[in-house]
Amino acid sequence: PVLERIELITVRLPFVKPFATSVHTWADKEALLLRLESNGVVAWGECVADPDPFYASETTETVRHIFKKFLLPLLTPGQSLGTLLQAWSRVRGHGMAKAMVENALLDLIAKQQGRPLHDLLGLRARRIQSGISLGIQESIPALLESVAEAMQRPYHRVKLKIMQGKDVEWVSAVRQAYPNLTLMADANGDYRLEHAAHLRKLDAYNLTMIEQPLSYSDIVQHAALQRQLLTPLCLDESIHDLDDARSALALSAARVINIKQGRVGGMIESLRIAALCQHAGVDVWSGGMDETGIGRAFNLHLQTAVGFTLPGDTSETSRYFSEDIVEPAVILCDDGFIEIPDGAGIGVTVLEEKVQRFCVARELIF
Ligand code: OSB
Ligand code: MG
Repeated sequence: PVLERIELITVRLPFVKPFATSVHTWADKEALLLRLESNGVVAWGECVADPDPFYASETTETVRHIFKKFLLPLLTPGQSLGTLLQAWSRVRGHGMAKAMVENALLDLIAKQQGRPLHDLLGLRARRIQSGISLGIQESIPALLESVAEAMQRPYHRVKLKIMQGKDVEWVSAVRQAYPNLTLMADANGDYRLEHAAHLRKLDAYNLTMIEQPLSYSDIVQHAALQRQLLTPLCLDESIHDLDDARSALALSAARVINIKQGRVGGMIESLRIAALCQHAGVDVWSGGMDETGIGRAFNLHLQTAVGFTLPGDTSETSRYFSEDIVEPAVILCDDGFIEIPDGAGIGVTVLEEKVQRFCVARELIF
């Protein structure tokens, strides 16, 4: 497509409640948006990088730099997306920057063709399962309160953030209160292999998985840990692309992979990882990064792919923001499922006046 206007827009949306993990507490969602215009069609991408490098090494500013200096110059009119992704492979890493641009281009192409994004990707619409990721709470009673709220919606599974000192007792309290709840825990890399005996205590609570217990840069030690645990391990931070997923599978470092399309370079790389995992009999699910309605819509479309058999971290908009920049908001059906937007492209309407209201910086590229 011929792009007539490209803008990078930074928005900052207050969270309903701060989101606490073992690595950082975020009070608001600062996101870099990419806005493209071509022939009267406006398309959007949202970058999942935070302003800080506490979850991942990429930040909003590294993304801006890589986009302007290295990704944008490789974009040429008339080129296919496949050719572009091939050209981008020379840029090592920076999956969050690549995903932002790939997403916006997919939205543009789908809108130009008048097709929903999942249809453009060859996927069939289906309702997807829901899940909620509860941040680390002040106390066990506060955690039980949050779980009770989630159960009222009702989400298909609950994920608890854990960290050293807020783990076994906390999981045990939730399990005791909800014996049949589909429950898992995410440590965001807070443990080391020497904590294996301690982590083994979690085997008593029938967790569907423990996500990223060890370092963001490790795969081998996760394999060693997995051999000592009954509970399946899931990798999040350690998986940056298809090759990382291959390594994880080859080493049996995880029995589940959390595919965040915004982290692994986009929708197309995500589908490749999902296909690889399906072939290996490894379950996958779609993680989230507390995205605004733009990024959330991409995650919804992705989950129509066949390999996404487990409920992911796709929650209702209202649990993150009192006001979002798109409509309609994501809401759960009575049975906890989520409908896929069926309009062209991402299928949700971006409200430009809201984007402007939450905008903290705007850079016109051309
Ligand atoms: O580790 O999955 C994670 C949010 C920000 C950074 C990392 C993570 C998360 C979540 C929330 O768990 C997922 C969501 O609700 O979008
Ligand atoms: Mg995680």
